[in-house]
Amino acid sequence: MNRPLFVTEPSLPPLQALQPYLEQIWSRRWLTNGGPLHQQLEQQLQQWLGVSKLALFANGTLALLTALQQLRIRGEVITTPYSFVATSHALRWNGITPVFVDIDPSTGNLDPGQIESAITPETTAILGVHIYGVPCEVERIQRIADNYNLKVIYDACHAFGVEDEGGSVLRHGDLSVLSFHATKVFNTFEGGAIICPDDRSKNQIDHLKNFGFVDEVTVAAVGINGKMNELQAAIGLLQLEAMPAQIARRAQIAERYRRQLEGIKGLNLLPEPQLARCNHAYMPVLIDGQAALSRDQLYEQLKTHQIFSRRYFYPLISEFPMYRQLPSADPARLPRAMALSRQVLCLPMAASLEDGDQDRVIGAIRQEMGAS
Ligand code: T4K
Repeated sequence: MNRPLFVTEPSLPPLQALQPYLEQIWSRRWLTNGGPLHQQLEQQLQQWLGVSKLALFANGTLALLTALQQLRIRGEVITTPYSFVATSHALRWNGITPVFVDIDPSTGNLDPGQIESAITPETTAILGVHIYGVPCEVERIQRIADNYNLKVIYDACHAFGVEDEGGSVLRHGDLSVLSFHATKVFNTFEGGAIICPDDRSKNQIDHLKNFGFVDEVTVAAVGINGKMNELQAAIGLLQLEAMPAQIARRAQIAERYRRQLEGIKGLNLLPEPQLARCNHAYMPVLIDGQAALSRDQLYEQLKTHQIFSRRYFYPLISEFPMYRQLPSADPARLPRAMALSRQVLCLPMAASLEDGDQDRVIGAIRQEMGAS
């Protein structure tokens, strides 16, 4: 029986490498609330990612919620329907109305050309998502934001370690948010971070993630409990050591998929991003009407081979019941996002995927699509 292959598989450090960290935690009895491992991980991530300041969080969703609080975003925010539902949920939890605009079909990212016509007097910010780790058109977005005095937040949950010609993609916008969930390129089981420009904003975010406490008797804001604990930080410190090798392995896998999936009728790939560093977080393929099987048929058939691909991101966020009444959620306004969500299938992609595993995925696709 073949081992099941999931859309992603978390990497783990060797178990024995954790022991010294556990001993430190146990002997200090300092378990959370900005402990020494937490501080160490913040320092190391800042350096590794090449960002000014980074505040760790218990998960990416809390980081998104807090980023919106930090910038005091209200009213309406222009965003993409083509993302994980947490992107819009973070707006809603802050009492903000998401305004969906269509995407650029070559990346899946929010199309800057759609933003201006969606701006109203209520608009306060743009929330872009670097989907699959491919950056949004950050300069165009910033120009629009500057013209209309809007904040820019990036949900960079897929974009760990991604670099454009100027450095980390996380430097763009007012704030960027990362996720370190088990399914991500860099994981701390659950975890996340806000990337911010300076000490002042980092201090404020640190207060916000700790109930608003500035000191024992001063509460400066209506904060939340968003803190990462010492165990998560220890996992992060170990994972970071393996990052260069893991991203390099992902690049090999992506390249092999691209080569070996070529020429299958009706199966298309998104263009390869031209970046200083990609992270190959996901391996989306698109199945169009010319293919031997529909996207959903292929998704089901792959399961019979013990291959569990995922339709990230289907349905669109704008199709979920709590959003579909919004005027901007009308599918007629989002034709490109609708089309992509009906075609996309994310194939297994993980640093731990062996050549033999990948051969199984490619072989099964070729067989099912009548291309073997
Ligand atoms: N913004 C964006 C753009 C995001 O993609 C996400 C999260 C967020 C915000 C929010 O960040 P966090 O609050 O999560 O830090 C998964 C993840 O739960 C979610 O973190 C992620 N995006 C999303 C794209 O994928 P599901 O519901 O698909 O997860 P699940 O449990 O079905 O896992 C997918 C596959 O991964 C499984 O079939 C097997 C494998 N897996 C999963 C887990 C949890 C493992 O092998 N081991 C594991 O421990 O949402």
